[in-house]
Amino acid sequence: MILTRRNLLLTAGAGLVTGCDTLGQNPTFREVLKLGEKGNFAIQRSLQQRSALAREFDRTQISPIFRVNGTHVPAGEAYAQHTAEKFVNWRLRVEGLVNRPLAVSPAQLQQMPKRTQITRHDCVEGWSAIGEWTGAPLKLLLDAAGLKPQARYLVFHCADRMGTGEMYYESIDLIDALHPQTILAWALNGQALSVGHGAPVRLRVERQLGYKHAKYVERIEAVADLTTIRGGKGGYWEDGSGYQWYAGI
Ligand SMILES: Nc1nc2c(c(=O)[nH]1)N[C@H]1C(S)=C(S)[C@@H](COP(=O)(O)O)O[C@H]1N2
Ligand SMILES: [Mo]
Repeated sequence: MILTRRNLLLTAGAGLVTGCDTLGQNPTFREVLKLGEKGNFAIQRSLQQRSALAREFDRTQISPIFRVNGTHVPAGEAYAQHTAEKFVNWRLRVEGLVNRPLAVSPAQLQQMPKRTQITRHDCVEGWSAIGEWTGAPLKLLLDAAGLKPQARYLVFHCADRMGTGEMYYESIDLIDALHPQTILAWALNGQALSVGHGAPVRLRVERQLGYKHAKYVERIEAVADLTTIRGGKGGYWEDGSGYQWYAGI
């Protein structure tokens, strides 16, 4: 047989194809291939969904009434004093696994670049409301504080005590924390945030259900692990009432 270049290529090609077929017929290898395909697809899809924007609405769609839910006014002297002082001495602390802990006043927060978004809030108790929220992107605060590489979650410690005597708290992961619609809101519908809605500052994490949107935020703690925080499930309702930690929609 005379080996022409064409023959060589054909033979080599056939060998390669045969090689693939043999591997492809090996059940273990096929399972691995399938898994890889499905796994990548699932990861890609979930990343796309997590980073997707929540729907934003028009001014005309803003709800005439935005319900107050959960705490209406945090009890106690300290919060009453802050309201009387118009929150000038309130500090939003950013600490835990950060390089530069921060203590930001409401005035400083309002001087930061702001984002305004008209979104729908969905409460698991069965009501929704569309409102226009304005606040500082959480990412800017985190950039200023500098997250340490071990940081995985942010815990929001609130100033209100619940019926059980425990303070409200919530947590999110870094994907939600860095999402462009995740803001520390200080205004609703163009008005300074009311006490009912979480004055002077509350979290808006728009791809999540209502209970994740912590009101009266005093301290943001960057942590590596949620199991060592409070009841270990990442939030007041998660710890005590079996609510899902991931409330993404
Ligand atoms: N600190 C604090 N944050 C909170 C709550 C609360 O009771 N305390 N309630 C949660 C629930 S269940 C909902 S639906 C929303 C209600 O926000 P709103 O009062 O602005 O409507 O806040 C969430 N964040
Ligand atoms: Mo809620």
